[in-house]
Amino acid sequence: MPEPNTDFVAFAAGWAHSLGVKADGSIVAWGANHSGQCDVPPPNADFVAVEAGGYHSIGLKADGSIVAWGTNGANQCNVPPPNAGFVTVAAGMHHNLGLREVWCGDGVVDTDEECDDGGESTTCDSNCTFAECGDGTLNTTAGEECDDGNTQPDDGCNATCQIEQEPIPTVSAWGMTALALSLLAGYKLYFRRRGALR
Ligand SMILES: [Ca+2]
Ligand SMILES: [Ca+2]
Ligand SMILES: [Ca+2]
Ligand SMILES: [Ca+2]
Repeated sequence: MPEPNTDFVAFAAGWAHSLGVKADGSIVAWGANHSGQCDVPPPNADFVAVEAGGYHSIGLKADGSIVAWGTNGANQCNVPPPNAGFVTVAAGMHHNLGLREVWCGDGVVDTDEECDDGGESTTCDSNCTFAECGDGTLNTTAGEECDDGNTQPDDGCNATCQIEQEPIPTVSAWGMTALALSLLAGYKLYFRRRGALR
């Protein structure tokens, strides 16, 4: 067993090899290595668990992915995609098992999800449905300024999910001129009448 024999947080034993996970996330392996079962692929970091098969080894990383190495005669080192979301692993003599936890936002399209890009994207909403104008889900990444659940215009949010501006009331130059002229005419009439009265 390699020294120092300290800081181990997990361990596993295969047919003729042993593995231990250190507190820093690295794996130490020793014993029979004729199939490379002790050659941890770089980077040897971020491991949270390890399992030993007969002549192969698997490590679970903190990001939920699995790394496998050693003999691969039964494809035991080819982790089926998606290699993500794993929370527990187990190794048999020539096979492995992994328990996956799935959720919307894990970046993997699971059952009942239309899409999953690990968050809002140009094509996928954060609720794992396709990004669409009028679906009632605001997706600013997809260019939506608003989404009122319809594609009708003239209700504040138009058919392409852009905010509609309120019409700003304006007074035309013609109107102002007419108003000024009529006021002027009124004053003229008033003063003319006052003059006429004198
Ligand atoms: Ca998912
Ligand atoms: Ca949607
Ligand atoms: Ca939308
Ligand atoms: Ca609308």
